[in-house]
Amino acid sequence: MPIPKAEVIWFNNEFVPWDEAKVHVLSHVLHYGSSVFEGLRAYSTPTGPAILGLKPHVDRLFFSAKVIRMAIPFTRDEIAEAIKATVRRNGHEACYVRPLVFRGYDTLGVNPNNCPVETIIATWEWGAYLGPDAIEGGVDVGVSSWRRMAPGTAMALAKIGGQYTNSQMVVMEARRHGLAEGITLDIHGFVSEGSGENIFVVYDGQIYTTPLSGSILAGVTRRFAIALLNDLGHEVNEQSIPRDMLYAADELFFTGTAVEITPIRSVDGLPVGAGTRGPITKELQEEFFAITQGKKPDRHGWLTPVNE
Ligand code: PPE
Repeated sequence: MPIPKAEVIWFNNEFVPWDEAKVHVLSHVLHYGSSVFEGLRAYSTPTGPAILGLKPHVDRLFFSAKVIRMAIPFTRDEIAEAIKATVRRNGHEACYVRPLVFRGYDTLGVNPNNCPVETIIATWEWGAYLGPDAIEGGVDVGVSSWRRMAPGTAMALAKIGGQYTNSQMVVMEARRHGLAEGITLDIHGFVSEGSGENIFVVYDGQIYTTPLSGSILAGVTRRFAIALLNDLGHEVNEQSIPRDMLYAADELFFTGTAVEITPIRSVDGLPVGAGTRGPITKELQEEFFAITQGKKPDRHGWLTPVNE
C-alpha cells in the first residue's frame, strides 16, 4: 500500500505540500545512502496525540549525524519542536513520524563534504507494521542467510540510510520464503536483530536480549521494554544469544517503534513455546499500550503531548 499522504512535510524549516517535497536526482543521498533518520510514533491519548520517546529519538538522530560527520543545521530543540508542529499541523490523532537528514545536491563523488545538509520531517498514519493480526497472533520468522555488519565495517548503533541495504536483503529474503521477518546473526554467529526490530527471548524463566555489542541498533523501544519488564519484576539479561536459544525459547518477541511489541510464534518452521503469544509478552504489551495510550500514568515521562 502506498504511504497514506498527509497534508504537509516539514522541509528545511518550512511546511511544503506533501506532493511538492522533492529533491534533485543527483542528490548525494540517492547515490551513496548519505542520510540519517529516525522513526517515532505519536499515540492517541485522552488529552490528544503524544509522541513516544521524543528526546531519545532526537538524541539518536544527532548521534547518527555526528558519527557520519554531518552537521544538522538545527538544534535538538528545534527538531523536537518541528516534530510536534508537523504532527499538529497534519491533524493526526496517531501517526508515525520520519525525520530524515540527508546530503543534497552539489557535487558527486563519494566525498560528501560539499553537499548541503537537508532536513525533512514527514508524518503518516501507519498501522501494525507486520500486519493487523501480528500484535496478538504473532509472526512467523526465519534466521536470515545474511549477517549483520561486522564491527568496524559500519556503525550498527547509528541509524544511517546506507546501512539499510542490509535490512532490505533480510526482509526480502524472508518474504520470498513466506515469512514476516528475518532474524540476523552477528558476525560471530550470535543472534543480532530483525531487519527493523530488536529481539527478546524468554527461556527457562529468564529474559534475554542482544547486548549493544551484538551489531544492533540501540532501540529506544528495547530500552523501554527493559524498563517496563523491570517494573513488572522481571530482570533482563543483555547477553549473547546463541541461535539454538531461539528454538529452545518459551517466548520470543520483537520491539521497535514501527513493530511496537510483536510476538514471534515460529522460527524456521519450529513453534515458539505453544506457538501463540506467551504470558510475559502479553503482560509487557498490556503495560506498554496502557502507558502509550494514556490509560496508565506516564510514570517514566516518555510521552510528549504535541499540543503542549
Ligand atoms: N533495529 C533496527 C535495524 C531498526 O531499524 C529499528 C527501528 C530497531 C532495531 C528498533 O529501534 P527503535 O524504533 O528505536 O525501538 N526501525 C524503524 C524503521 C522501520 C522501517 O521499516 O522503516 C522503526 O521501527 O521505526
